[in-house]
Amino acid sequence: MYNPIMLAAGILGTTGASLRRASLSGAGCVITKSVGSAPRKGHNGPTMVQVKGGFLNAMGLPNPSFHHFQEEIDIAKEVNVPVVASIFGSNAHDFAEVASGLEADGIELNLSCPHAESYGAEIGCEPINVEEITKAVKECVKVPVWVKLTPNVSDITSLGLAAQRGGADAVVAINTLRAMAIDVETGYPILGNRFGGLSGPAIKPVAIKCVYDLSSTLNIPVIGVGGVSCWQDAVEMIMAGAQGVQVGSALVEGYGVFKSITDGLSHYLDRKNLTLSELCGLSRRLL
Ligand code: RRO
Repeated sequence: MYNPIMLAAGILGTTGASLRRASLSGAGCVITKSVGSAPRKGHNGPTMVQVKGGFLNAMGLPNPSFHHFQEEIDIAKEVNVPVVASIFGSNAHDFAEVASGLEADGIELNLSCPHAESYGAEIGCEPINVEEITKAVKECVKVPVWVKLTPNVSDITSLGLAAQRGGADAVVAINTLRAMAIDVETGYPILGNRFGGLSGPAIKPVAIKCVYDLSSTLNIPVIGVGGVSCWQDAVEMIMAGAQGVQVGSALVEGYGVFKSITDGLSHYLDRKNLTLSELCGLSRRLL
């Protein structure tokens, strides 16, 4: 069986060493922290806070730019596990420039960061932008192109269909949910950016519904991400229609999460006498 469990973008993906460690710990694919065309220091701190059910972050796309990132990808590629570069930009030209400047096994378009002016969801909530950007990147790279979508819209399938029209090889759902926390003693918002994105177990049911809707509508694969922290969550995501499952916030428990999820998933498939493809989308086929 191929290993469908992946390291999600933004989690330990800033260095080749940490990407490599995720691969050696049992990830079937690793996605980098998003990189753009120019260095960014990110938002002021605090950039991350734990809340009930998960984490809020507003990192603000900190990255050294793609000009200084290829060597990290090359270190990660020394292990025989695919390395996908997550990239961002503010228009199709930016995305195409970054995508063609990197040599990775795949490209994930970040059209969904919930808290960066002119980037991410600010452009990725319009289907026309998603289609144009996907098309521009497809025209300049030979590797698979995935499009990571925002759940902060009324209908995520319209974004998925736009990615499909643009030629995407897969969509990835979901990025974090727009969210905020306030310190009750002072009344100040806790994050330096005031608001950010919610990740972790609290968002899993939202991700399951998005994956279910997307996989019922699109002809291209859907990769599920959002609140997966154990093998049962991965099984649920696959039953909703995901062909791959990314793990992010659960890395707070350490790199061992990859092996515990992949072992649990394969024992489950043996016990149920199912293949991964039989499990994929099972909940829909039972209707
Ligand atoms: O860097 C971030 O603050 C960030 C990104 Br790029 C993203 O895609 N999602 C998120 O929750 N944070």
